[in-house]
Amino acid sequence: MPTTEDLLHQHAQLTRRYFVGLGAAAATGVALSRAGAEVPPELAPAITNLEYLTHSTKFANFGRGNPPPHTLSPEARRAAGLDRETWQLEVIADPDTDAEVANPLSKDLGTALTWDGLMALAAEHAVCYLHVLTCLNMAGPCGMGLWEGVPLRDVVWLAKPVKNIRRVFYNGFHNDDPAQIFRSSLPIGRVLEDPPGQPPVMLCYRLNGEYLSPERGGPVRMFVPDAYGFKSVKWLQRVVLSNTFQANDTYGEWNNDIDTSLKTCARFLSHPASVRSDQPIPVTGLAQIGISGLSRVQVQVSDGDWRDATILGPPERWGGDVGDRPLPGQPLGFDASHKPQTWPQRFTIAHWAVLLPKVPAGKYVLRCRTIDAAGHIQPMPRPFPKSGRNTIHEVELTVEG
Ligand SMILES: Nc1nc2c(c(=O)[nH]1)N[C@H]1C(S)=C(S)[C@@H](COP(=O)(O)O)O[C@H]1N2
Ligand SMILES: [Mo]
Repeated sequence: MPTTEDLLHQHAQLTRRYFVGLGAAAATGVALSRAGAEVPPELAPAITNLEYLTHSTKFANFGRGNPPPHTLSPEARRAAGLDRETWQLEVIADPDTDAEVANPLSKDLGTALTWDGLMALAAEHAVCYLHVLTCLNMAGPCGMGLWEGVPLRDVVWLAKPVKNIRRVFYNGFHNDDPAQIFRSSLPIGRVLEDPPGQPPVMLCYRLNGEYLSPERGGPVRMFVPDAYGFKSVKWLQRVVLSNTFQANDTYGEWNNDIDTSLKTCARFLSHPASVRSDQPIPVTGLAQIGISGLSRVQVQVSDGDWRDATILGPPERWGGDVGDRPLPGQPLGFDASHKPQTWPQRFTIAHWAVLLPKVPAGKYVLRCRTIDAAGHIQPMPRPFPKSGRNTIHEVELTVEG
């Protein structure tokens, strides 16, 4: 009979591509106070293993290119402008439109933004925030991080935009081959202003307190809050201010809804494959808090009633590259003593746990779902996977007599 620990381990191996931070060093000493609510002791082992932040090396990795830029040798990276000493960012007017910029940051003019220039801006304007990174086409997150950067608008202001600018296009290093460009875009308004409670679009250079690795898009990637991963272009080198109002995202050309926001949804993390009929059933998972917020997580055993799970409070140990330390910097949404002002926070993940009552011997299906802040069941009956995966996660359970 496997223990919950064994099951967690197996589960982590089976699902490591999809899930955040499981299977890393078993955290010790994470108390049940983590829950901020009554949690049955049977759930302790499962909860103890829930790491909150994903180690930078454990993210699911996406980055197109032949070769993918993160596989270049250090010398080739240097030559490509992909290390901190050689990195330059251009911010220019779109030459194909009548957009006007008074102070273009351009390589030709010798005015492109350098790493030192970015760090000078960072000294005054740096922000950091927790945000989950999820690929629109995947069922679970690539990873959960604390991202730090300079708001893109501060760099746009440096370029002194004058007129006829409606959209911002941007792309990264692409082996100097136009066929390999991965680009994305935003309306200028979203770059210049943030809706209340939303962090800024930023030029991101740190993840979980460390400089961004080549895999994660370093030295600098775009980071776009509330969006799926495709907006957060890696190996960023060029920002074009355009009077074109249409998007030109590479992901749009691949049949994706490029205006979609992150969805609220739930996934299982640990659940036994089999239990005895005299045992309750310990189950944990994660919820992704998307644009519509999160009020509840619910679990169903076959066609039974949906039962509320406990949404766990902020972790005492953040895990990932942060380990046992407090979160570095002053994350948005946290107070001066490093405590989150609200929990769970939008565009992050929360862990949840439930001890389901025992059921008679038989074969069952476990399902989980979320209820958003407006009280709507998520997923809605919305057959549009290309607006972001948001399905009911189902797993099998055998109950032995
Ligand atoms: N330059 C570049 N940036 C990119 C991509 C890419 O192929 N090239 N893929 C995007 C997509 S589709 C996703 S989901 C995220 C994944 O980020 P990660 O590899 O850090 O997990 O990167 C985005 N940024
Ligand atoms: Mo993606």
